[in-house]
Amino acid sequence: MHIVSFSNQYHCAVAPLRHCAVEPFLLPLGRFYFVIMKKFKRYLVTSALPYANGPLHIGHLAGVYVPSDIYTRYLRMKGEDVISICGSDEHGVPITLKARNEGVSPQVIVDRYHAINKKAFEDFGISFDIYSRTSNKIHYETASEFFLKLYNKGEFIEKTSEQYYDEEAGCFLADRYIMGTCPHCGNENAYGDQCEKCGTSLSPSDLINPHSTISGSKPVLRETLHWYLPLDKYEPWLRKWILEDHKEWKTNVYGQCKSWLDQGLQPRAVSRDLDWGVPVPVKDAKGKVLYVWFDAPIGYISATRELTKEWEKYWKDSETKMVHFIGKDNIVFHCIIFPAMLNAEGSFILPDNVPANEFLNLESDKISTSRNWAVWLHEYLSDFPGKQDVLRYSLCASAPETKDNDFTWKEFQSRNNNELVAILGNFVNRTLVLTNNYYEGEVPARGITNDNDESVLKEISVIRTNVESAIENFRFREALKEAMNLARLGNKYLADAEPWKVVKTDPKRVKTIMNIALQITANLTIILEPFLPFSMEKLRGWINTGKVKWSDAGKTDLLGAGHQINKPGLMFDKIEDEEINRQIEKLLSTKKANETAAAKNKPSKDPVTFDDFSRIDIRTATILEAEKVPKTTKLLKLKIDTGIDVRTIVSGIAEYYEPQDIIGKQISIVANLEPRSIKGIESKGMILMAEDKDGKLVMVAPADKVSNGSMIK
Ligand code: B3M
Ligand code: ZN
Repeated sequence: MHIVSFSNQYHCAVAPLRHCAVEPFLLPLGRFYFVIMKKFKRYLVTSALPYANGPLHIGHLAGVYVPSDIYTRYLRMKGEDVISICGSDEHGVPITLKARNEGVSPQVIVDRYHAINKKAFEDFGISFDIYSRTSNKIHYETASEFFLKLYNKGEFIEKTSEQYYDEEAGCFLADRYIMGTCPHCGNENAYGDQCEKCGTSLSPSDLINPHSTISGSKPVLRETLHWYLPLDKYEPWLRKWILEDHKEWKTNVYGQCKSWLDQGLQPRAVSRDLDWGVPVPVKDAKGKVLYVWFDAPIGYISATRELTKEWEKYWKDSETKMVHFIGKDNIVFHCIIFPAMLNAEGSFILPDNVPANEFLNLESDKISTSRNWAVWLHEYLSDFPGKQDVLRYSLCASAPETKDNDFTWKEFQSRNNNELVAILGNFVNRTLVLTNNYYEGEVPARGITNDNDESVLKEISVIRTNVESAIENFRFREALKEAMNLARLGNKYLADAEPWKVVKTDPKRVKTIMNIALQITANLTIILEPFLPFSMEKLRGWINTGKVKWSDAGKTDLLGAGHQINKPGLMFDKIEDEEINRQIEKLLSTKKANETAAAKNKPSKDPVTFDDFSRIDIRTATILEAEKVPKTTKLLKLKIDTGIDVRTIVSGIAEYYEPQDIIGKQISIVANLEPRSIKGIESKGMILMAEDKDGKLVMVAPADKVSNGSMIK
């Protein structure tokens, strides 16, 4: 959609029919419609509040936080009144479970991950105006007030239902606190809400042999009272608001909403029996807290209140455009439940758009915290210090905007080497080095321009418009590609104009070429700023300019003749194969460890009689000498004191033990195995080994020292 501003009040956009937003304002124009879009006075940008129960990974950045940061930085540069809100989601069962597993209080967990995640966002330049948390006092107040307002208006249904209760621990059990056998795949460790083995979603009553993970006891059903938001009541309103008034939403978001609405909405409980969360602020609600998905989105409001006294102008004025950045698993909460809550409350605005992304996979496999299948932000930073922009760039360039997408280390390397280094870095470096060489860093005046010069200068503002319209339509991959086209343009311009050759014959012409290359460079600091803030800050330092405004993009006199630039450094450097291979190996060993952990032990062998067993003579013995069997990789020749005799045994353990390390070790052997000739050596007996899941062999030894030749029975 290309947007042309023609007054302060409205934007005009040319859009294919599918994107048409507000019917009364549609003006047909051939195949396209003119959409008159309202120009908002201010922006409220929210990004999903990550749970404070673990660190952040690339999936978080790619799906939510890089796009929201690009959007906010762009709006700030345009001089818009915009605030960007985020914080930790500190309630919910995963947090209490983690606390229980570690034997600490939930507060310890959320304090830890709130600090880690806040720092990770800062490290990657995600420029929130506030990173708050839902365990704050102001959030408790805001969430309680919100609940009470709905309660007093009679918006809730009170209903008693039967839920599982742990009699030993004396508490109701959230679904995650109940485990049992999955009726579909037989997994004995399925949760009350889902079997992680076969992926089926369950309810606790589906489980075979359910037990409480708190006490281990069998839970019983007990009556409990809860408050429900009657979503069905809002269904007609939601249908109109989303399906008719917001046809411009991304197809993945629109489609998910439509399918929820088509299935029909049910009343949804907004309270839980738990001891961690915002207490339900009414009488007789002891032990009950607000459901995490009721309080978390209210966290956006609390954080705004914490940020500014003027919070109401962001939340209660229809001239504010609210945009929620989220991942696809949060769509129903942000597009259906939270809007229904806001509607019921009555005084707040609704989101104008919810540009949710799909999921990012890693090397063709779903990112998973429990399987450690992720690139963690803190680990990335210690492996690639100073390369935040490289990750921002590659995650944006392959963001899962319309469908799930895959992150691969090879692609990451190629984005860095073939795009950032070869296109952007190369252009900037050549321009700045030549300016320093030819003119001691003084920007030369532009002389007479030819047709190519003029068309290149014109192209700058076309690129700006393309980037703008892509960003405003939440197409960040396209926006980045367009922005990089400016560097491509610069590269091509230099390659065609060849100032390094022309300088020998026509130095006057070279001044014009370099002036134009420098204007492109200055434009890059504007157009790429939302995407690559760290690198553009460096570049501004090298060209000696200050803060940039979006409206300056497209200007061709940003660096006046005589302006002094500085000596450049390197903006990006090549990432070598070894660095990438190290990352791939790290993932391979994670995969191997997961497979080993998941591998089942072999079933037991057929029974044998006691007589059969007692015919085998198992004894303790001590290794006296050990050496490698020449020309083999697996075999060790051992001299053994069996307490009966001293004999030779050849054993296939050379991959696991060094000869010098095992001399003097006490072991167990089968003493009466028929002698065998192995590589020409007579081996009398066999050493007992335990084979681990990954195939590794470990010697079986008596727990305490005993005399050699002791019988094992
Ligand atoms: N913490 C879920 C998530 O991180 C949740 C988002 C809350 S946004 C109000 O996926
Ligand atoms: Zn299952």
